[in-house]
Amino acid sequence: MPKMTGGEAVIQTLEAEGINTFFGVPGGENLGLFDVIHEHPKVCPIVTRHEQGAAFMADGYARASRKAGIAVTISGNGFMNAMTPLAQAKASSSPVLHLTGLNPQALVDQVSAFSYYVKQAQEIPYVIRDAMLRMITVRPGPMALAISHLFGQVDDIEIRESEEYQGKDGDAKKIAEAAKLLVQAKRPFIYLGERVVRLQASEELIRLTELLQAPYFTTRQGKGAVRENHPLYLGAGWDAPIADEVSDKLMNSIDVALCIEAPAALGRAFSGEVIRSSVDEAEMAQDKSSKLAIGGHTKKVLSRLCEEVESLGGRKSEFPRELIAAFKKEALARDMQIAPLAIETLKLLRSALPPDTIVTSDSLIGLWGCRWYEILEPNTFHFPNGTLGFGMPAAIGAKLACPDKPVVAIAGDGAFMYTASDLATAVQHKVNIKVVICNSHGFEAIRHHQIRRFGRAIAYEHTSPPDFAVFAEAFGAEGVKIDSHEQLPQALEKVLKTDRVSVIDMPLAIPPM
Ligand SMILES: Cc1ncc(C[n+]2csc(CCOP(=O)(O)OP(=O)(O)O)c2C)c(N)n1
Ligand SMILES: [Mg+2]
Repeated sequence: MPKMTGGEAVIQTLEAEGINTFFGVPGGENLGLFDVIHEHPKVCPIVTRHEQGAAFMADGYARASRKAGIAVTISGNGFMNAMTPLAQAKASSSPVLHLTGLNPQALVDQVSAFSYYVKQAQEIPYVIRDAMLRMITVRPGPMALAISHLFGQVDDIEIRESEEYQGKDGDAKKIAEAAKLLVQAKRPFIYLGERVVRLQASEELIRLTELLQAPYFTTRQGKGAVRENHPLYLGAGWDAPIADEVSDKLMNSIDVALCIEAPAALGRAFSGEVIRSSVDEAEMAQDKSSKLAIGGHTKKVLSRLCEEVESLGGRKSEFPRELIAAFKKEALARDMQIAPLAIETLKLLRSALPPDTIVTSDSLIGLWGCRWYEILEPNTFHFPNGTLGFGMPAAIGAKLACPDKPVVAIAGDGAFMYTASDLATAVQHKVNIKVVICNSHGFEAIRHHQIRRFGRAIAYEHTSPPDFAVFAEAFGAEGVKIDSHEQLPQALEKVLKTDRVSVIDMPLAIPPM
């Protein structure tokens, strides 16, 4: 068996997985990992300005590449700085592998779907491979490996070829029963969560909705599971209860709801029977209230379900298209009363971007984007689960994962400043991202929430706002200032032609939902 250090074993195992990039900040205990890179010219470490940016980049990389994103930090403060993005990755089921030092297990458990203390350098190839299997196939989400203490340790280590990870099949009897229920349903309905995106089940999903003629709807995090320019698409991101006459009519008419990687309620309980399917077998085993709860790899379960539905001849009757159209019209009218500027801006953004553009988002514009930025291809819109600072670094990760696709970050001015230092990282590595700052000169969401709750607002305004165009230029990026959201398409058209990192500073103040 060849002798090598733990750091060498990490790099070689990741190379065998087809991963040549990691994001992190060097420090005492992980220098043994950075040092090995001298011998691996293909490996590109992206050193960030803050650990938070590193883990967000790893998240953006993981989402866009559908592989694992790797974040490297020291333990203690470096570990803590990566905590927020890791918690987000957990909420979004995004496979981020955090290579770090010793930490109290309890801390690790808060953010990782799984964590492991690696005892010997010899274990490294197995442990990393096992992590890939768990994070990508078994239960998508981040993981932490306490490993830095081995980066300099020499051991006999065997690096093995990468393997294709196979997920588990679902229970064939349950799937056949589900197919029968769905085919016999008068009004079936499909509800999707984010793991459908991570598990790459979009094709099977579209096939199923068409075979069943069932409309589909995604959670906010599930946006991206399927393209949205489809007649059976209802919307994304109404995780809160929907209550109006049109929605009531649609929701109350559903007699079978198929919830795939999603909860059995859409703000309110579904009328009729509920069938659930998830890669999380433990969760499915605990679900006693649904008619059927199917555990197994979603892509496999859906593929089998499609076959069963096909063998039964599909569903003959159509879901009333006028109900779908009325729901969409009503939803738009309702949101246009609250946030017309947000919706107009998102429609302008869509019109200016090629169909395969990956958009990473932050703040209120991202929240509204879940509903009103229409994706034309799966996996092309990403929103964190509420934290600020994700958009720009996640765009860097996504662009490194998909260099041939345009990548655009949209963020509020507040969110942009959370991780603005990593604009330098993008410029240094020539990661050609485009950033659109929706500038409200402060925390507009906070202002609205305060007024709604207390009738007055404080501490939301940035009274000395930076000039972001000048800021961008100072970092070596292209800075563009526009006077109104109406100029966005023109500005984007211009910057998309350049091969520089670009930042567009656009005035926009929009309310929360
Ligand atoms: C890490 C983190 N800290 C604080 C908050 C609370 N918070 C929610 S929205 C918001 C303001 C965001 O400002 P900006 O990005 O400029 O967007 P705007 O609301 O102005 O559109 C804040 C501070 C949060 N979501 N995440
Ligand atoms: Mg703002």
